[in-house]
Amino acid sequence: MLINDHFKPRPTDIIVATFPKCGTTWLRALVFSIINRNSFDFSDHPLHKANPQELVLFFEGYLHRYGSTSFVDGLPSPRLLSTHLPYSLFPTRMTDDTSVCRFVYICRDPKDVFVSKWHFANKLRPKELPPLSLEEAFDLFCKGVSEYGPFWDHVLGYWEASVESPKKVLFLKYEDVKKEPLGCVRKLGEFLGVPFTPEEENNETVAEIVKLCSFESLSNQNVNKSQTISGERPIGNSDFFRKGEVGDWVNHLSPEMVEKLNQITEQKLQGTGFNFD
Ligand code: PAP
Repeated sequence: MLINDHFKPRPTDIIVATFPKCGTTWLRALVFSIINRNSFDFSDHPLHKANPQELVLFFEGYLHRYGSTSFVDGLPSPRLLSTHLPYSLFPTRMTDDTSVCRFVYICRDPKDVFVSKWHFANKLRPKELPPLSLEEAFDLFCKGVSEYGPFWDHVLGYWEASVESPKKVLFLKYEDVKKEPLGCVRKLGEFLGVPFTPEEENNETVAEIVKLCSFESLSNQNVNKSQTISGERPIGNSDFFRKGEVGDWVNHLSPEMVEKLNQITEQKLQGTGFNFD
């Protein structure tokens, strides 16, 4: 409601959008380092000293914290903001063709999303509550019960927007970024209006960005090993780095669970032109 009533988008705004556990931390780091690549040396980079969420601020988190848009209004351009909100919740002045702010979205195989989310939920769980069982969490995920609505609707909202307005919404898959990180970084640069020059290609800037933002690099920074973010429920920076792999679901889900999630996914995506393959 605050965004709807008060937020004034700027043409330079970049919104990193995700359903939780789809690669928010990674995409924040990539977007920050692509946009600011001429401001910092890769050997002494802000990502060595700060978690990506300190560099790409959590949009609705800051609105909630201040109860107004004033903090976000005061940020210098270009504003890099991160959101978990579904595309349909943004006002048309941010999503229609006359608006020039951009969204970058990353999705991930729902089986890996669910496993990652379940681990994270148990880490955040207030100690007075019993652990959330895999079975209970699975049931909720399949029913679409989560902070930001059903996973599939979230993905499809951004997918459809990216098909309708490819200059406004870039849609990426976690698995593709893992497989082809250099290509994805180039694609991000193009989309964000800061394509890599031949000189940058020669001096390996793209490869430096991929390396800096990799799971191995980020998870091994001291800042991401220990520090805790204050808040109602303290979250450690290290909680955002678990395995960072494709397909870890094989170690957690029963064949019945896999079949059920695959079935829901197939049903939800039917006729949309999108799939997770
Ligand atoms: P959020 O949406 O709550 O901010 P997000 O960063 O999307 O969290 O999710 C964390 C997941 O991304 C973890 O996945 P896993 O549980 O399957 O391991 C985390 O390991 C993974 N992740 C974090 N940083 C990276 C990275 N640089 N490269 C690849 N995966 C990463």
